[in-house]
Amino acid sequence: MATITIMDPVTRIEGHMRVDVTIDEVDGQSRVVDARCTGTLFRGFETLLKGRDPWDAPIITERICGVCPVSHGMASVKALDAAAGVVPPTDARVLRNLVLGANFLQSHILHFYLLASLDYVQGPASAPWTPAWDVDMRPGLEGVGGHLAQAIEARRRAHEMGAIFGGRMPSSHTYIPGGFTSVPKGNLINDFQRHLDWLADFIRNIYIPDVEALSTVYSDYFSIGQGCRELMAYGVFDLDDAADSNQLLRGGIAKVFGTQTGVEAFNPDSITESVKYSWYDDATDHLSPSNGATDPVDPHTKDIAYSWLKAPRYENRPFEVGPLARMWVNGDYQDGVSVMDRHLARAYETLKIAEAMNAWLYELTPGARVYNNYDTPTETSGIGLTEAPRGALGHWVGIRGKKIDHYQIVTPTCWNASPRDRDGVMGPMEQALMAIPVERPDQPIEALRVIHSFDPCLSCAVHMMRPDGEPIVLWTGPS
Ligand code: NFE
Ligand code: MG
Repeated sequence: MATITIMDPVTRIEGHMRVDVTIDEVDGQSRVVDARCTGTLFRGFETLLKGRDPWDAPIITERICGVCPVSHGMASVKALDAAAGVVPPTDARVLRNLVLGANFLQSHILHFYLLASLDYVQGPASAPWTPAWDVDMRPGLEGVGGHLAQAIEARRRAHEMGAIFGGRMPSSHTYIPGGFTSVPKGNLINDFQRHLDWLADFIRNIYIPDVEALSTVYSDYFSIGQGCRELMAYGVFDLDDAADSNQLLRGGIAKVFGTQTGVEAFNPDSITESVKYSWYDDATDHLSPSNGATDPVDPHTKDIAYSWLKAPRYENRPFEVGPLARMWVNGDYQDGVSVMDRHLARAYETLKIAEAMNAWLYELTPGARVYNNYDTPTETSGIGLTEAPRGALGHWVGIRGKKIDHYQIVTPTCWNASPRDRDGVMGPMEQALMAIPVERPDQPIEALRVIHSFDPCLSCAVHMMRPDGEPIVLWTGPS
């Protein structure tokens, strides 16, 4: 008989997510036969930005999430730069990249050691690691557990490094339309270099070997958790000042079916969001973010829906985003699309970014100009496409009367953890959960390993709004 296991909340992620898996016997083996991912909080950022000065957008959108605020700052200033046709000076571009790079390093290290590795390695025998599920934890990875304290040190250093040019983390206030607010100085460049050297050593000699060791001990996870097999990156880390700059991690889409691994160009006009299975007004189904809407409905009035996440689609299909997508699209990692491939690609990407950051430090000129005059346009629109640690991130802004008239945000976790779309097609994480074997339906560690491999962040994907200091209670739980 089928059982439904509800994980609510899923722990060791950012934010609030619920995952329901239906488990049944298939050919004598317990397997997942249905999966639903639910974002359990409403996010109203798009709504609260309306009517504000466009300069507020980077400051406010950085509050979406404490893990990837810098990416929201970057997406926001890129949208505003594009709207006005302003190109920031070279040193501003490089500083934006360096602070964002620092954020990627801290996020990937955090994810592996503090969020994901505890699915595979027994944590310390004290709270908050206990009580824990009594599940298959294989020997041979004591070293990974032993690096927890160093990983926390690495994360602290990455934050300190970003703060040198970005200001106190999280939420950097140095990203402004037209440029950046801090200036390169020799002593700051040296401080940055010192942290970066330490981190590059950690990534090379501890993080990557630990992920490789994990992938050897749990090699069965190279054949578990393939999602929709279609990967997408918008691209990040501009390498020159041209509007269509070359990038360290270029954008593109990859369709990975059997031996077919072609990479194609990506066109933002092909993005739409479905709300058929989300708690939003059906009249706003299948809109492009350039004219999209955030119109929540009372969940009791829409039985078919089960998430506050919309379902972003590219050419009407779900796409997986994240480090694996970026590394695949750029030809840096094309081995597979499983749980372990996600972990390995994330670790290798961390080193690729750290090495590039080292070279960018030499492109800075102490005292150089970091701002080109930005006059807020009267009426226009712009798209800011970038990457957050968890994948492709886009901000779409419309300006009228020098105020924000329209704002839409599509986050990586919206792509990965999306619910079904108007065609009934499951999101990438839902697809990755299908058919996986589960030993114990009451403790489905296998499902958790699949979920964590995407590094979901529901804080980014959905968010609570309290306009008068009082919560709006739209839903008090399943009735
Ligand atoms: Ni809150 Fe975020 C990243 C963004 S994920 S961590 O990375 O945008 O949806
Ligand atoms: Mg959105």
